Amino acid sequence: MQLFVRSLCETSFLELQRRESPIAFIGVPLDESSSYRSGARWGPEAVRRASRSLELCFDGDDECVLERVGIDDLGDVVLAPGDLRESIGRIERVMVFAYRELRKRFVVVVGGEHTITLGAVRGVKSSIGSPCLVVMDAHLDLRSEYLGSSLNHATVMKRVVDEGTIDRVVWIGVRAYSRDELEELKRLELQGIAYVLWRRECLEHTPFFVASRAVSFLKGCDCVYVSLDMDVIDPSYAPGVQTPEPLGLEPQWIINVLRRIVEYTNVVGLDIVELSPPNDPGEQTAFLASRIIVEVLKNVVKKMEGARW
Ligand SMILES: [Mn+2]
Repeated sequence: MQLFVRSLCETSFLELQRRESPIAFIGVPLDESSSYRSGARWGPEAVRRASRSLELCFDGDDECVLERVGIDDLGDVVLAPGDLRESIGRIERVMVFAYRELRKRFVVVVGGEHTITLGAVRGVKSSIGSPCLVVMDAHLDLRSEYLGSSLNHATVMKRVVDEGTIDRVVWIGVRAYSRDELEELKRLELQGIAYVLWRRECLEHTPFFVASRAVSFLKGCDCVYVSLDMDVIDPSYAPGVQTPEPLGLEPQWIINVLRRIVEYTNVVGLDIVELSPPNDPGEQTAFLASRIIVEVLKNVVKKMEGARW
């Protein structure tokens, strides 16, 4: 089997390259179906570049765990130009390689447009079992088709749900959707496979409360995969996204929710998608994405090592 992954010649995420690390980092520069402004193909490169300037010890931590554990940056998935289905298949194969062959316990995937989540969750299902999905996104991405196309960033969650790859899905921070998407969501909620914590509820409650609602819904899931679309965050913090949506959430709020989801569920992977570096003045969105990854990974390592919280 040909493995479509290109290893890096320049820099790795955080420059902490350790082949034996239980954590893998994979770039997926997919940028085929953007409907407004593109640029997601530069996401992995921008996040790696920003990560070189980040300190690993942060805000009173007395142990900088990532320094010890390291990260195995596998490089970027080699995509098939103009062939979205083939590209998604390659993402799945690289995920299976990371979990099964390399025995990684946690995989970070940096996009790329949101469509990559379809390949990533297929990879989790093939390697570990049907995941439950936590999606943090301004949008539902639940359209049956968008502009006459059935597979793109605006339909990806509909495809994920329809093909039965996942067990359940919870959305956090959604604020912009079409009437059709809302109807589809209601149908999924009636079936008990979907649950939404709207932006409004996120603003009214603490991250701990929102995370505990999500965790209750995820009870009994074998494993959990988190998909973080950077546009869930307010554009004042994260302007460099493909489809900005005003009135979003604060980054620290998102990090606090993620921390508790890692603490209370079996999270095996995280993707960060829809970053658009050409629209990212001062690289602030790339730096924020890198910091979010570091904060999540610190909690993942603490959990792996059975630390007290
Ligand atoms: Mn979105």
